[in-house]
Amino acid sequence: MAIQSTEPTVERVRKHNQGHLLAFLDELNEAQRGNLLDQLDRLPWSSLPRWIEQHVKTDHSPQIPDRLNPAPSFPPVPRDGQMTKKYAEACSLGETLIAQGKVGAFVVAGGQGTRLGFGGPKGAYAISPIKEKSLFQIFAEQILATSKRYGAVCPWYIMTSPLNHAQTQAIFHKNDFYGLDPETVFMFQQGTLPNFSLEGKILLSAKDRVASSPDGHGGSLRALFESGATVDMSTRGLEYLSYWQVDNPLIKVFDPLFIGLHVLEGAEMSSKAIKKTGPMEKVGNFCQVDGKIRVIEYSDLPDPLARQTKDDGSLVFELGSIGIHMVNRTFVERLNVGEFSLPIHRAVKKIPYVDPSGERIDPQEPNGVKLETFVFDALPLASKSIVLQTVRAEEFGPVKNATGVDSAETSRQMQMDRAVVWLEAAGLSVPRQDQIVQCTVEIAPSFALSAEDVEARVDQVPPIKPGDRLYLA
Ligand code: UD2
Repeated sequence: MAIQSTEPTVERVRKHNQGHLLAFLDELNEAQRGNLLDQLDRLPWSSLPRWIEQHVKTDHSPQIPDRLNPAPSFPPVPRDGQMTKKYAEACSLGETLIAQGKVGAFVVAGGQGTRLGFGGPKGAYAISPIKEKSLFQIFAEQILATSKRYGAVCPWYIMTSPLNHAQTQAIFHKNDFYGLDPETVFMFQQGTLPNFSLEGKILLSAKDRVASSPDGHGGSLRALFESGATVDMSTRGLEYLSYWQVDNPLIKVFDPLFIGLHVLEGAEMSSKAIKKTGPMEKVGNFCQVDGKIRVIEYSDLPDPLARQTKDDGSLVFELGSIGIHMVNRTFVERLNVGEFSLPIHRAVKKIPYVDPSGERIDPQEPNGVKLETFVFDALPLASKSIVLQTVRAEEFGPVKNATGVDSAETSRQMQMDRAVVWLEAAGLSVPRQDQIVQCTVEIAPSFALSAEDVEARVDQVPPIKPGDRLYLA
């Protein structure tokens, strides 16, 4: 987000009515002063006046279009013979593309994870039910298993942020990249945006530091380009990225069906969706506007629309976004050729700051605005975009909160439930009493990436007794 200008920094800061940022300049030593001026130099000055007027001082929430329809989608299982043929073709194409090394993994892991109350990068959070593997380890093992299966290099792109980049790097080094070749792991940082007071003043987090926060996962589309990740992809002959969010251990990192359908349909950016549990579930809503797929965040969809039902009682806007996409490298490159910007979203938050007397304040109430962009706002910029429905129990068990909904407890339970479903689908007997499963199961990616894999290895699963803790690897 750096802008080029010869205008002296101090003058530019004053001209934009942000002179308070210079209040402590005289107290700083040379290094600190240089550091602050450098940060100020990099602020997106040309966009600031508009952002402050439209998103900081007032709330210009994204306009909800008048002609809003539910998005068309591919069902999780084919509906008829023709579709069965298409899905088979897609799976086979997806597998070929993986084997040819044309698909990379891409996780966005730059968020702050404040709701979970976990100190480090969220990817380091221990989440598997028996071995307590971290999210990063679960993903790495899937990538390793996929590489082995297809005899292919499956590079992994990881987006961090200035908040957790060094820590994330240290974690990967400490864990020997979880068995992956470090040459195939490309870690890069997303950009940041300044934080504002409700009156539109940029906040200082220290006398020599502008308060800022990651620019949202929408920032990934710029960061992929600016970090050189797209060049790395191009050098490797890699064309597609399988995108997911760091908080979801149930992700199928490489899904041949999704990859294949996306490519068969000639899409530039596609999404997976699930049926929402209810009208107010906190996931974005898949909509169609003027022929384009869009996601409208749960907080932006008006209640009456969210609650609208069809004749059979099901929701009109029933498909929720789970932060899983296919993105073409050429799409990212194309976006970055000109001036490209995604809509700005605002969040009013408690933001620690330095007051005019130089005292650091930790506010008890929301006092400022953070701005960010969302990756799904790029969907309407794609020439074509498809939505593939998936089954929640198979692919979405995020860990977001310390307790309750979407917590470590529910996520672990979902991992166990899925393992049991896979075992039982393969005809194995899992001990139950009054339907309740009486054992703990964890299936490592090295053992199975899907129910079909378990079926192929049933003879390697020992008899399961009540109370067993069964780890299959
Ligand atoms: C997101 C979606 C929601 C639904 C849900 C499913 C948004 C705005 N909402 O809600 O529609 O799909 O996920 O789980 O996305 N991240 C970064 N950098 C940032 C901000 C976030 O890398 O600057 C990453 C973060 O590390 C995480 C992911 O993006 O992997 C989602 O971020 P979140 O936890 O803020 O999104 P959430 O749960 O509010």
